[in-house]
Amino acid sequence: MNTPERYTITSALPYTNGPIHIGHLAGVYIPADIYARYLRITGNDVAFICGSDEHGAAIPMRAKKEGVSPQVIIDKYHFMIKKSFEDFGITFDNYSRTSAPIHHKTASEFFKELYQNDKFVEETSAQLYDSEAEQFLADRFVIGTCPKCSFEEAYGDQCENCGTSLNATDLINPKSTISGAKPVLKETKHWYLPLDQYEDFLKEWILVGHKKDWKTNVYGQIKSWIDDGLRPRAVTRDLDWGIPVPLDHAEGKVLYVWFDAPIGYISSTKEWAEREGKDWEPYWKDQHTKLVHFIGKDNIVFHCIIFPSMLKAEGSYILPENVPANEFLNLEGNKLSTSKNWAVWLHEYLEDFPGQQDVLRYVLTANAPETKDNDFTWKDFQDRNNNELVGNFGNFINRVVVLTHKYYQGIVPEPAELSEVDQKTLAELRAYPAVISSSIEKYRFREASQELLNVSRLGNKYLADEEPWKLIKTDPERIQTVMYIALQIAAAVAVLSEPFLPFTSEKLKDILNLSDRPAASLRTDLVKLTWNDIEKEQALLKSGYQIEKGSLLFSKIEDLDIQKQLDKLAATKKANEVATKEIIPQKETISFEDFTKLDIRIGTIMEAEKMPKAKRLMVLKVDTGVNVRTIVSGIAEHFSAEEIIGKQVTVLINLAPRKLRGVESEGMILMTEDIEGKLVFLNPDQIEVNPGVTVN
Ligand code: B3M
Ligand code: ZN
Repeated sequence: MNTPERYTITSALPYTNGPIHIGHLAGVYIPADIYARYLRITGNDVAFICGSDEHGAAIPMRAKKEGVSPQVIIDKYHFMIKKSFEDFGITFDNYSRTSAPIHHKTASEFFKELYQNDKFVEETSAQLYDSEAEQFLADRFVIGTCPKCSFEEAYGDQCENCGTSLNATDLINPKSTISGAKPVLKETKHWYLPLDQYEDFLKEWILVGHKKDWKTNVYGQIKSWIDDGLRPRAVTRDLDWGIPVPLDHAEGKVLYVWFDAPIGYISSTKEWAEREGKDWEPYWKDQHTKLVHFIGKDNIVFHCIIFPSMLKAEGSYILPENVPANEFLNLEGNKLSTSKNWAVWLHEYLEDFPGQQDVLRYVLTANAPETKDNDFTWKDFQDRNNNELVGNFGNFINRVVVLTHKYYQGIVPEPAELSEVDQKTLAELRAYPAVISSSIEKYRFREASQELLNVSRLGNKYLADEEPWKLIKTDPERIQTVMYIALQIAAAVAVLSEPFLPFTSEKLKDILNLSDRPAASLRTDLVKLTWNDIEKEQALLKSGYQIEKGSLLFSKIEDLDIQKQLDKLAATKKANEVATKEIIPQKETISFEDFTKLDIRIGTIMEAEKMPKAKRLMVLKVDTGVNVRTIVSGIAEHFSAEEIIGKQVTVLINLAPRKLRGVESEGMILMTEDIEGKLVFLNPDQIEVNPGVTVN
């Protein structure tokens, strides 16, 4: 496409079935935000669009789990997610929600338009039905074995393991996720989008047209689906949560969530345009608009096959120019999971690292899962912060600011003649905007972020080589030039860092007295710098310009902070293990009389000795109040004799005596296991009582 006149940038609408975590940020929202910010500061017309996805099976399922209505769930998470995005500086031009009336209207009209133009196939067929829950099963309401890769927990619309898009009836051994029941087949009518009829169009548009410019992971997935052959896809569901099918004879039916959700991009654009007094249509219908969808890899089929076929069927819309989908981010070696709480939640991160949004933004960009799945580790987070942000970026800026104040009271000095090194350094600096632009425009955000760090690296090297702190006494004129050049680099860093580290960029602009930051809006005497100035301008900060003092941009992250995060994850792991442990079924009911036959007392352990040649057994002398008696107990692997002498424990004293390894045991100590499987006495609070007191 020739130079676009405007950009429509969308990022996947998050489901409001939970808060968002680092995986969402790394996969979708940070790259999209870097792209949108970059386009804006290079002077483009941009609509950066998002919103909450509030339909689909995930919502009622979460509502059931929390024991509230779906409306309560979508409200709770919509506002929580929206706030997280704002907190992390994601600059959507509009953040809407699919429960908004404008979306219901837009999606219904879209459906009707296709219906009226005979774009759907209407078909009654046998579908999976849960007779216990009295509900049809599709999408996340049913799991089973994937016919393609044999993954046993594939959903009714997609296998998350191999990415294949499925119909619920394709699953082998399907099982209802509502009741666990084996589904039966029951007839129901639905409307299908005949994707098979769009195969030629998709081949021509993607397989031929975008072979070169789409990411290989995206292209490869699409090619394999198209090669497998596409089948008609139902765009309606038998559910009571969603947008009602806007036809007379369709009670109890709603639009399939993946039919309505992508239309959410359009509704959100309309909402934005209405508020801003703009026309939404060019952003979706003008051939000179560049439409880009940022998504995670599990959404590729919906954005590259289904939604484009819907747009094509409608006929008046443009198609995406690119869909730069990312792979997945893992956390400390395991898949991120909302249900298993295996995540770094954004709201919790901010509690632990207040004001450090840019650190996370940076680490997630530098380590983004652009071409393969990647792992987030807290150690890497700490290293990148301490070495790259503090050690490189922050260190350079701090040196420049401190020295400028020390030598020149914060005023940019007058340079003398530039040496060859100076010329070379400035030439290198001027090349960076193009280098970073080129990476961003190719959706290589990792690479772009490393090039940004190379700018401050250039500055650090220049200062280390020119050593102003050594020459200031002997050759002050030379140092004026050196500091002048270093200040030009600092100004470039302030501008070039904005897409990646917006909060830091703002702070730095404050220090350097650049105009485009909130604190400066009332002053007219300040310099305004843009991306393109760096390539052209000799002097970004002219001699005589006053800069401020400011504080450190980054601070070191200590081992203790990291350990706290690792401990948190370890606790989650433990809790998950406990939750998945099999619960022993309840024993047969007994009568009250049966119960009163048990004589349970509190006793004190007077003596303890390991039984020779028996790993598990310990011989105890216990004062039961009734008498002091011998009890053999299987606790030797868990306690030493010394640590239990004097302990008060719960004892069943009227158990018939029995011999263990030749020693007669006259009772039983009652115990349980803690979370880690270690035995604990059934007097956990260790309350002191008189021996012999009864337990009932
Ligand atoms: N709600 C996000 C997901 O699959 C899904 C994206 C919709 S984009 C139109 O996690
Ligand atoms: Zn599969």
